[in-house]
Amino acid sequence: MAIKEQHNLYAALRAAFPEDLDATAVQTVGGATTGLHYSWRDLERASAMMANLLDSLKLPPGSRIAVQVEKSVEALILYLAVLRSGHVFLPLNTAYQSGEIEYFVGNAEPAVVVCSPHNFGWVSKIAFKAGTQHVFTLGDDRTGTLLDRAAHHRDRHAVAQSDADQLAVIIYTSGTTGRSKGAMLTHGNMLSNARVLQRYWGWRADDVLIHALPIFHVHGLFVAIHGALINGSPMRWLNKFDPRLVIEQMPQATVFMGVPTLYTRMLADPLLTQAQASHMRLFVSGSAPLLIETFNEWRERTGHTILERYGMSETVMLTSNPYSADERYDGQTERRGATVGFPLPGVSLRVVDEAGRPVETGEIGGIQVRGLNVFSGYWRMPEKTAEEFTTDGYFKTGDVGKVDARGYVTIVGRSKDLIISGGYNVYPAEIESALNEMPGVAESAVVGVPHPDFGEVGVAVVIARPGTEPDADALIGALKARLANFKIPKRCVVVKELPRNTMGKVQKNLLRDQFKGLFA
Ligand code: MCA
Ligand code: AMP
Repeated sequence: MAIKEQHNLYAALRAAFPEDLDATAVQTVGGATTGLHYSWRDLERASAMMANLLDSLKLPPGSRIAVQVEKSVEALILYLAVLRSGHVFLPLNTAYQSGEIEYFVGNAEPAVVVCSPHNFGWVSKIAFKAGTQHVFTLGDDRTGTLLDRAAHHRDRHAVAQSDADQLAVIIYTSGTTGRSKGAMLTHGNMLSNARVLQRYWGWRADDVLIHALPIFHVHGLFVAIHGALINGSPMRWLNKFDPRLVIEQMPQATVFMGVPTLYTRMLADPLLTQAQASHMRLFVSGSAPLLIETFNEWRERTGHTILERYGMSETVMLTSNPYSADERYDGQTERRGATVGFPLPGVSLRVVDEAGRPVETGEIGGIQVRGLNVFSGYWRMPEKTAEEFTTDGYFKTGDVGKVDARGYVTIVGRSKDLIISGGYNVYPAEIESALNEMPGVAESAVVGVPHPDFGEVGVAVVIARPGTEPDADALIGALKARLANFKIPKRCVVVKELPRNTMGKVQKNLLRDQFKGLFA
């Protein structure tokens, strides 16, 4: 019988662990559990125990394991356990409120839900109602029923056999219309991307990553964690971003990854100097546009040029500025601010006009991509999936950009109505529909405006129903009870009318222009 090739992502990460399994893999920094060392052996054994617990539940193959917990090393171990068990990891932002969780759980029908101990009451109610059989808790202080139960299981576990196209993770992304869609990523999508980035960013044997991003989205969970693990590199692990703590780690580390807000917050700390950053090798930015001012200021203050890259939940990483000479592009080495660099090896990227025809070099159009990294579709949404792909297999990103004669990709805007705030995506349609259901609101429009800390934030512009005078602060308060905190507009303004074009459509560009100075 032919031996099947193993494509399980955990198996590949495990194969990269260093020979000395007692060396530190993760060292915690800050918070209640600061100063803990987890060895590579700890990661292997603890994930084996959790995987054995999952196996003991006799779940059907491909079961979804939905996880809404505070960041912790144990949460990372849970992720590894789900990978090695062959089930599907479904991470959820800790900011999501009950209405949002109800939707995700109802849509994904997870067999297992893991939540923070303090949320067990309401989360378990939602989960059991949706048919979930098992709800565990996991705190960020090494407590919870998941660890209690896993403690009774063996610390050896045979990694499940997985094909490259087997589903590994579902990441929910909101949409311009309707509810969130679950992007289905396979073991092959993520492993191919991790290997490409390992080479492209020149990961070295002595690298140490400072991990300070949340682990429920692509940037912190995949780009950062896979990056370190596929290279057998240890991590300095912060459960919560703190600019001072990150800067303090720099003399013992080499790589940092962040969204632009993390860079601007560190620039505000006088401890950030060239000497403090001299041991570092690489600073990566992504998830939102990095302002050229931040790029320049970082270079002046630290002597390092931030490497900006571009990706999506549906595609993992797509483009990157070069780390070293890129032979595909005349050996260019320049990391150009305000660009996202070149398509990564293995990624085909094209810019097309509205009819789907490729545009001339330097011209602006819609960005489409193809490659092993591109997802297999939206969970239980075949029509939506078909809409987002071209007949020749390119995925329509919804980003608008151009490619210059040297090959650098620049993102100039988005055709999707999306606000990116501190690296989190906020879809105005979702906020508008929540506002429109509130008493006194006839109509609303939410637009993104520049913000010095978050890059961009939402502003809600509301028209009152005749005879009513809705209170802007009360509307914000009501939204807070319904939606994740980062989605809440930072300001709400009640106006008499919204600007419209001849077709009656709200002209959001005029609103953006009107309110662009609100936080300047
Ligand atoms: C927190 N607040 C925010 C945001 N974060 N408001 C707008 N946008 C945000 N991103 C608000 C809260 O609502 C709260 O307001 C107040 O700030 C304090 O909340 P707290 O949680 O304490 O904030 P923080 O700890 O200072 O968080 C800021 C942060 C965080 C560290 C910048 O947002 C963050 O970790 N962002 C990274 C997101 C990320 O990992 N994105 C990658 C997505 P109030 O007090 O009024 O309630 S992956 C991706 O995009 C693609 C694939 C890619 O290319 O990587
Ligand atoms: P998400 O839905 O969280 O996967 O966010 C993906 C979106 O983030 C992309 O479609 C882009 O609009 C945006 N994005 C990611 N990286 C960058 C970047 N370096 N510059 C500009 N936008 C980015």
